[in-house]
Amino acid sequence: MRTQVAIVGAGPAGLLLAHLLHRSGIDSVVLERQTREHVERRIRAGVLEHGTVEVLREVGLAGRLDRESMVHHGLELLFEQTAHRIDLTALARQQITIYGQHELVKDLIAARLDTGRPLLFSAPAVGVSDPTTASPTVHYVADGQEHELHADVVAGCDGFHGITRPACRATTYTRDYPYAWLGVLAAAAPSSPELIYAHHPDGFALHSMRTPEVTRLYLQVAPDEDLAGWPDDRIWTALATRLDRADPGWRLTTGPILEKGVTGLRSVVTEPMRHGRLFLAGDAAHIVPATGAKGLNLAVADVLVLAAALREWYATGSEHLLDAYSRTCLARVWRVQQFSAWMTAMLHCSPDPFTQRLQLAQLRDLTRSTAAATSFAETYTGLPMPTEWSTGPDQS
Ligand code: RFL
Ligand code: PHB
Repeated sequence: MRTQVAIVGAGPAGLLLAHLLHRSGIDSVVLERQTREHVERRIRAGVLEHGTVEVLREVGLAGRLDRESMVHHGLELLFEQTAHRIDLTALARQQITIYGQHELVKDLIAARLDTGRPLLFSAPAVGVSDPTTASPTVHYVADGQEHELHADVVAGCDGFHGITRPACRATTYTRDYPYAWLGVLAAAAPSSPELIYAHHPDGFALHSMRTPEVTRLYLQVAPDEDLAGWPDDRIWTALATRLDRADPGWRLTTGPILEKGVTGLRSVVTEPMRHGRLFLAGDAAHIVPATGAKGLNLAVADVLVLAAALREWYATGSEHLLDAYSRTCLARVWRVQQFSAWMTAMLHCSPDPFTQRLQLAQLRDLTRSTAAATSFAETYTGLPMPTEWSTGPDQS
């Protein structure tokens, strides 16, 4: 099989890239290791930046999102049993949108299938050969047989555990954090209309949501935490303690827990995000601790840059934007790493009393200083997407 762009991975990065390329008249084949059911059910991100939603609208992918998502104009920082609202819209003139990543993935899959272009499920890539030649090849398995996909370019969008990052032979910078998140999805109405980031002596807690009937909650736990030690009633007790506040009207809504899991917090950056004609995008190139809610949004930013660069290359033969791809993306990636590491350090419980006092001083500053709150709100709702990232004309 031959195509222009071989895309490894049908997560948000790979599927959005396929959509953007199709709109520019560039052909691609998407290979996905898992089944369609699996990727459509994988519970992950929930917060979309302002710019992410604008891009999805601009490229015709926001129909259901606009009907079913929830727009949030603020969030709460809870510490010392007192909630402080950060008015994102007033401070940054933009907001966030709550829409489950799996819902977005469903929309992206439907859009891809509509084009009739190939999206192969249960087709794991097992290797990339000749990435520094004009015809790199992806080796993949389908129906128990190995196949070759020849392309002009390979886009490695296969997430953190994929095979394309090792093929890139780049330098990897890593930071591990001494805690993890226990995440639960519960059939319970959100206890509050907005997200709550809670700093508590027992550990960080986060109240988020997916729909008016489904809450998404997280608790700071040890990195090697055993889920078996967390029956549902222990989870609800810990959440009630950590989210409690000096407000007699406050009550944590509870309900059946539909799903639970432990996710480590980690920062990883691969430099450069390119090896010859192999380009990495999204979690394949970098991961951020989930505290800043940035991973999916960074993946979107990467593929906008990559799609624009490929469009220019196919239209004019110029490699100018392709050569700038890694540098352009990494500037945003490191800024977002810094923001996510900062939020993580500010909110997670530390055994060191000095650190605890520094955290509270930082939280008080955020709630008292308009300058500090504005900087936070601008970054949280999303850094601007430079104009050269424009998605370009629709030629599909
Ligand atoms: P994905 O989503 O991991 O998709 C990669 C795809 O590649 C497939 N794959 C392969 N396919 C073919 N051959 C192979 N050899 C393959 N190996 C892997 C995989 O099956 C998969 O389908 O990466 P992508 O597209 O880069 O998207 C990144 C996002 O998924 C990720 O950054 C976010 O989920 C991170 N994240 C959050 N991001 C946000 O922007 N806002 C949030 O609120 C937010 N919350 C979160 C999060 C991630 C979390 N976890 C579970 C890590 C909350 C959590 C708990
Ligand atoms: C989520 O809803 O899953 C979520 C929200 C905010 C975060 C991380 C995850 O910072």
